[in-house]
Amino acid sequence: MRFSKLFAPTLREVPAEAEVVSQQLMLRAGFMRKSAAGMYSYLPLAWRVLKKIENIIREEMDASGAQEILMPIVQPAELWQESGRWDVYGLEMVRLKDRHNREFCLGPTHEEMVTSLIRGDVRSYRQLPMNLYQIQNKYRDERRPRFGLMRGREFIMKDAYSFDRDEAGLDVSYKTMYDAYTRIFDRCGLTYRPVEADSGAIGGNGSHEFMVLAESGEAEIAYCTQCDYAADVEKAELHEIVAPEETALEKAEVVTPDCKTIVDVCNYLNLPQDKSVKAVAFKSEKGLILCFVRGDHEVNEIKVVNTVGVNEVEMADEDMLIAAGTCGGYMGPCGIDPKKAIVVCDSTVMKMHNFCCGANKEGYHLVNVNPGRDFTPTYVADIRLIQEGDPCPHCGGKVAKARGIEVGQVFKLFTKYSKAMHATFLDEQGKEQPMVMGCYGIGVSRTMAAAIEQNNDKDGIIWPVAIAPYEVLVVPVNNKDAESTAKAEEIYAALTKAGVETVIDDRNERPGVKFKDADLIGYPLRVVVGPKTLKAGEIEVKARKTGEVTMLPVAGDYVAAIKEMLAKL
Ligand code: 9G3
Repeated sequence: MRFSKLFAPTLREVPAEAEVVSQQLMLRAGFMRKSAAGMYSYLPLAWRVLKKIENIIREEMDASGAQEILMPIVQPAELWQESGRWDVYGLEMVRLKDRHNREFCLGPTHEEMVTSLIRGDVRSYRQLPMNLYQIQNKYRDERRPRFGLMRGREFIMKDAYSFDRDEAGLDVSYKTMYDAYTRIFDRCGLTYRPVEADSGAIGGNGSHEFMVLAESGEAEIAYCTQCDYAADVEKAELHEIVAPEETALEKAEVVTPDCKTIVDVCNYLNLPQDKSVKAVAFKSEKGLILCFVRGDHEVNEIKVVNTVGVNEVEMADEDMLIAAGTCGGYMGPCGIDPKKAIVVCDSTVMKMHNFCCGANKEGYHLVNVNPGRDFTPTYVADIRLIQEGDPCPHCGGKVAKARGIEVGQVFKLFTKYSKAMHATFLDEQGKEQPMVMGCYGIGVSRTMAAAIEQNNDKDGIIWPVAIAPYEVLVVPVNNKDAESTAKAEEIYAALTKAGVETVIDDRNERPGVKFKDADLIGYPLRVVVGPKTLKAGEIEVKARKTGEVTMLPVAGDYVAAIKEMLAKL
């Protein structure tokens, strides 16, 4: 490819709205242009990267026995009404009407569509297991699209759906997809971790997210520094901590003037934080929820949502606390009227003795409170948020935290959709059974952005060679020097003929400009051809990732040498 012909409009300055490095670099390096919030056009360089990622996905999906299909983007509302999800999703679902005024949505995902597709034609156990996948644009009208392709409103997803006779079969399909994902992300040259994930609203339990580790990642993961345990922080389960036995002392009310936080109270009462209990109050569709955890722990909102069985929670306001007979800064589990508030205690709190907590009265706290004797909560559950240094739930090792970009997720759906939509098959006994399903997504465009987040430096992108838009850039440094320019053209032709994806920067620009653009776009190898090195019969090959420079004899088989260097990157 000749750079003078390549549509890759590079920018000198960083676009103002670009918040993360992948967005900045893709705009500056001429990989993409924004068409609307969260919607981008992929220019030739980006499209070549996406094609490589997709082909790695296709090879591994096909090798796993999955079959590629393509379903419509526009989905009839009836399918979502059958599954009961038409009214679950709000503005995030892009809805439209056709000329006959019939309702549709732009596909945010395809569980309903694929279940309706197969229920007509899969009737016998002999046809199972089956895994169908597609690679296609998805639409989700994010309230705040941001970070470029990392949280777009229109994005490319590979979504696969498995159908089995029973849960044992699903376990096999799930593991097959999990293993295929590890091969896909390994081949893309990414550093990632599969983490246990909260399967959230789509029902079914058992799911993993594949996280590319990067500081700009929106997801937070907790992982063990000793074993391979890793979990989305929202999901990380924690064992209860049993405090050492103590005889229960007499509960007493103490005046605690201007002690608004648990730290103030512990300082004032000269108590360690692990002998205190603090509260977090939420409001929900089921009313006020008072959550109690040990003073040095944090509440995990997702666990509260799952424990109480509400759709979502948000912070309660003071007047709700007053109405329930308590007040901010002085909340405690004792004496709360269960009709006025749901009391949720972390399981560790229930194993504490003689602790201090709010007295539900302005300016007062209680000391020597004991669970059972002094209060009985509505719920007792693990509602703790995993923290740095916590013992690993699997091996007791130290837990650390990292940020990650979710590039893939695998879910067990069981019969959630097949029951709702009557996708059944006849088993060996001729009995009608619902198919047992799984679904498996990869954010293709997000994977490209994640690769940049993980592989960049001050000069630009450093592409992993397997997904680089081109493998080699040939740079003639002085187009006034006929001999070296001719030699550069010869090298470009020889590499291209040998199947090496090559660009020649044939612009009438100073070498510095060419080198800057080369580093910005991030070709894995750069071959510099100039009169000086040619006089010594050499060409210079520089690796973008390591900066390593190799001088090759121009009279030698430089094509084979360059191919060998690419294979080692
Ligand atoms: C919607 C809208 C947004 C959504 C969904 C539905 C996320 C929705 C979850 C999934 C689960 C898996 C197959 C590929 C892998 C992920 N956001 N999800 O179902 F209507 Cl507006 O998409 N689907």
